Amino acid sequence: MNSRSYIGAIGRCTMNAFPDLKTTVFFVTGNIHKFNEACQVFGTFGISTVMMKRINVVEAQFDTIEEIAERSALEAVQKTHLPVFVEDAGLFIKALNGFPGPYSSYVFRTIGNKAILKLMCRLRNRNATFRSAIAYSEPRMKKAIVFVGKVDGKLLKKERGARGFGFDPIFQPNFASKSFAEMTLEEKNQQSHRALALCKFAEWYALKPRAHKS
Ligand code: ITT
Repeated sequence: MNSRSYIGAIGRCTMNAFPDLKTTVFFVTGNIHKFNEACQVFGTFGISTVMMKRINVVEAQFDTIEEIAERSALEAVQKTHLPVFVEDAGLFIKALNGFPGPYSSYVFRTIGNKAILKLMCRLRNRNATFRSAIAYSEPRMKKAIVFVGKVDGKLLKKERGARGFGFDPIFQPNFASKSFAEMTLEEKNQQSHRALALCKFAEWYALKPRAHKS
């Protein structure tokens, strides 16, 4: 891989022991939980994916998760010359006018779940939405294609569950009576924001004519 170790392949989820690089899509993420969720969804579509980690790259900040994902995908293609996708997700809290939204990563790292629950303690409206934006691009493309997914739910009053990651213990989707952190990966993937975006992407990718296949 070129460009000063910008990205290194560190994991893979393929049907074969040795992935065919012509039919593999590279998931640029540092988050193994996201990668595992993607593998489970892609398994049902027969798509091979390899996890790639950004090294010494600061994620650009924009006001929408779509733009963050798109810019990151374009940058990764430029540096690696490979077909890649990037996913950016965020928790949008209704009573806070959508905050933290695109700033979710920073907010989670700096104040975390307990402080968010404290912030929310006097607020009656606990509605929140998880959104996911997946941006795919490859060397021949000038732009990225973006696929989005969302799930509505509520912020819990205290953390529940030990599975998952990030905001999972404080979010309960409307489709279930468990928090995301109380669900197995398969249960979360049934209707999560990311699974919805991944399915849209996988459906498109599975049907896409691939010039680089032959
Ligand atoms: P990348 O390397 O793919 O960017 P990340 O963990 O930084 O991984 P995001 O920027 O997309 O992921 O996520 C923003 C924040 O939202 C981050 O703190 C995540 O932990 C959290 N988050 C995203 N998706 C989530 C999910 O499905 N469940 C719980 N928290 C989530």
